[in-house]
Amino acid sequence: MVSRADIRRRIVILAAGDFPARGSEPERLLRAATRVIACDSAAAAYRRRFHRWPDVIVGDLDSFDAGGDADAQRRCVRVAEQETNDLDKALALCRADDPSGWRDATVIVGATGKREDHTIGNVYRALAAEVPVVSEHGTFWPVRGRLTVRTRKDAGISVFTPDPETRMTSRGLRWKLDGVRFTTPFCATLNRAASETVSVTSTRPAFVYVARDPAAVRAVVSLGSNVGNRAALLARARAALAKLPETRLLDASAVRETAPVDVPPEFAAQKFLNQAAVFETTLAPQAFARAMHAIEDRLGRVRTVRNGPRTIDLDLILFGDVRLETPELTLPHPRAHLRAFVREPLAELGIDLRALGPHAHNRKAEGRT
Ligand code: PH2
Ligand code: MG
Ligand code: MG
Repeated sequence: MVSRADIRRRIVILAAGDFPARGSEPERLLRAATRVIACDSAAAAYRRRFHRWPDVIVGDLDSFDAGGDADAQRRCVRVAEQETNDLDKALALCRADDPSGWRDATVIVGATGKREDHTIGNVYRALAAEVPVVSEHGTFWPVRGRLTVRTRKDAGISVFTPDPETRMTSRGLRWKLDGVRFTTPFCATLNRAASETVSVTSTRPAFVYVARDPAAVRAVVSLGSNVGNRAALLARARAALAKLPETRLLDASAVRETAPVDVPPEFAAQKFLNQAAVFETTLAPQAFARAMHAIEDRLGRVRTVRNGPRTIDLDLILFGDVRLETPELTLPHPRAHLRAFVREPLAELGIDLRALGPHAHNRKAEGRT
């Protein structure tokens, strides 16, 4: 078994700890979810933020009152027994919905913060269920057999296992786990990444906590191709971006075929494949953009007429909240919000360009296309 640290997780369990802050990664996951399962009182917090009810509201429902709201009532799954908590009930629901695929599709947010006993309880429940927990500060990745995560050198890493019989091996950690006896649940905390890739194997359920770099920002890239093996070109570009120094892939939208927009008439029959991807990086925006263009060149991009056919087009749409207007680069991308082939994949990733406000877009500046 292998834990996937790089796949799309679209079923989001919202526990009743701290509600994800605006602009945070757990909040983006909530926006990108195809199904949100809220634990009890978290349903009301979700509605306050997003002005809609989560898909499912689960728990003993002692802290949630749908009142006369029929829409809310319809979403409630009340499980009265008190042997399990609301997070257990949400996990059980996900398992019942899709017994074989649920683990790789599910992530927990809002599991930490507020009462510390609930935080510790939630984390250990998630560990037992082998489902990741994402907070503003980092991610708990379950190790199911083997886990490989891309992070950054010196990233703060803690490894947890409640079971003294657990045996682990590691690569890319400053203090190796090979041969360690886990005599206490906290004896493998406060480690650090010695390289950009960390790999851990474990004989029993364990969590690898990877702290987020507070200096890292999210870079949002739109990918397009209308020449050659378009799907393979998108995949190669995505992989090349994910391997940039100080950079890792957080999420990618589905690939979709789109009709060409605003291209010379002789190329009107060449449909595009488009996709969006989100990366976390500590590179400067100019360095990231230069690296993107080097990948375009490497993948055979030939610049001929404006909006002519291209093996690969990589456009930097957002870079954290950086606003920039130089001849080479304008951020946010000045035309992204006008194009459905950019907007729709971004919406799938929980990124709404309208949320940037009216001053986000400056149509004067152009930069590279
Ligand atoms: N890119 C363009 C022009 N037109 N049309 C679609 N459907 N997809 C694109 O990626 C695209 C386009 C210029 O970069
Ligand atoms: Mg471009
Ligand atoms: Mg483009």
